[in-house]
Amino acid sequence: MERASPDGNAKKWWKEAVVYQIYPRSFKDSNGDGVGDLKGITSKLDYVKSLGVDVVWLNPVFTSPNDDNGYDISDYRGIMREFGTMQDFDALLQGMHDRGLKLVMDLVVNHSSDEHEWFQQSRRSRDNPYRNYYHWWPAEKGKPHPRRSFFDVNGDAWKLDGPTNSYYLHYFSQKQPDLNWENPRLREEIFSMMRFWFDKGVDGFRMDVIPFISKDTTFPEMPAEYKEDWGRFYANGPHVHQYLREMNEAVLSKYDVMTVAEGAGVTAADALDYVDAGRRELNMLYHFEGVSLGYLPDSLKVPDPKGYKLVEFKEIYSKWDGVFATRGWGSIYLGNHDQPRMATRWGNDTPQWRDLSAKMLTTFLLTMRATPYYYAGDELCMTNIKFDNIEDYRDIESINWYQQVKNKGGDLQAFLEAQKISARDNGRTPFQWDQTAKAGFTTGTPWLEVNPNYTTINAAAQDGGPDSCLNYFRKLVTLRKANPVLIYGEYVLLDKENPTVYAYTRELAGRKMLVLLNFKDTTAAVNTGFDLSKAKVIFGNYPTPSPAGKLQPYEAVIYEL
Ligand code: ISL
Ligand code: CA
Repeated sequence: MERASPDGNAKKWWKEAVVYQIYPRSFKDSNGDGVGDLKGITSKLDYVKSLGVDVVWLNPVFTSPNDDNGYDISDYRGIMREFGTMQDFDALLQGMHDRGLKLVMDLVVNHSSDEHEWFQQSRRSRDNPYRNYYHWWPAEKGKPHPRRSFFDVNGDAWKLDGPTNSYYLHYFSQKQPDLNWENPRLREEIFSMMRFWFDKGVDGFRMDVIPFISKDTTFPEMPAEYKEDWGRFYANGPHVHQYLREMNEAVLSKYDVMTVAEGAGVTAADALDYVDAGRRELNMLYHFEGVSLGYLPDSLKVPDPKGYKLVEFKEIYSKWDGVFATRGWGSIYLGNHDQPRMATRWGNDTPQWRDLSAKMLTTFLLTMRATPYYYAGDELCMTNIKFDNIEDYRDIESINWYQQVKNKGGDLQAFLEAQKISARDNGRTPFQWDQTAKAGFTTGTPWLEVNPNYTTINAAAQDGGPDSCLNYFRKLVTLRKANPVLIYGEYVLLDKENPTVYAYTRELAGRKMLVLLNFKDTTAAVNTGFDLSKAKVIFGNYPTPSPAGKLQPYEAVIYEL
């Protein structure tokens, strides 16, 4: 396939941006119903602006019965009732643009809700005009070859539907039937819907599981090589790149917008096929290799009791830097609405080390050669809530997996222990604004419990504190944006076998910075080969950095060489 000349150094606004992700349900409730909403976000735009970020990625706000918190859309051109109205949306967009902030929305088009009008029509009869908007398999042909579902209690992605005696495909829940992208009419519907939002002034899309859109509609048996890795099989549909090119030509190329694929199932070997500029598909993609590290294989995200190995962590992020070194562009994240809190998962959430370790992780995210996607609440060093009971969870993933373990007679207690580290709801608890009741998130009963540590971890308490997590993030955003070397500079990993310290340089046009990150709760030595006694410290998470080459627990320090 054709590859363009190197474009990795071409300057683009979205390469220089810091993206801040807002989960609308959990950010700010304006009307006391316990659910965050658009007016709530609008009321906090000065706070968002104060962070110094450029772009907000908003999780889905479209009409939805909320089987999967908005990732099941029943009207792509409407606003979810709980979140407000289209007027509220327009006001939010205007408020953002007035402040120089850009808005990226979530495009969820691998599947819709089963309550979408298209599906309602489609399931009615085999000759309905919308029949081919979805994937159907007539039951008289027997059950099709197995496909795995991420959320289904039985792990089965085929569901028999009574009215037409046919199975439909759902990679996610039964209420999320997969759309049939092989149908050109469906593609045109999606492209026209995208134009609708771009014409309103929206600045881009984050594309939910977009690598999964194309399917071989003969539904052959899944080849054995994919048995443990069906996400990768799903990402290898026959026409995914053709459809993304069509989308680019028909829509994306007509607007100055950014796109980022949720790169589920995409490997380092395939990534450039999505984001090499010459291929005219998408701008960025985010991979799962980093955030999957440290879970036991083939498990429901059960953490390895031995923890994760920093050497492997470094290998993964260095490899992915290399993928985009001369073509395309990378993205980087440690937290989002599908992940636990980064302080708990990748740092150390005990009171002694919480802030230091989370600041260290923030330093990592903001000094790599990739656009940082930073999850709301991480700037406060928020942590996992670690629910004890399944009743506390709201997430379909946790609830259905629990049922799955139960049906198999598995160890429910062990499952719940693992969920304390890995469950998605850990990252979805309400944003901690201040120390008033319910953290100032709502005057009512929050849809998901507020983390009780809000009395000490909250934005109001941190706003004025020079050493707070919040101000650490603000300063680091400013530093990145003021220093192109931190954005475009070449990345070189140092001391790669060091099990405790992550060390690398960034270099551009005669400027060179050295980043040292101690990932452990012990002091550590690092061998960079540089004489640090003469180097200038420009940033760090301790008031006084350790003497050259020695690092305090969870220390982060940036030198100019
Ligand atoms: O495919 C995976 C890993 O290879 C999964 O982790 C998968 O990518 C992930 O669950 C997809 O997430 C996205 O789509 C889901 C939704 O629940 C998530 O919130 C969303 O981010 C279904 O729309
Ligand atoms: Ca509300």
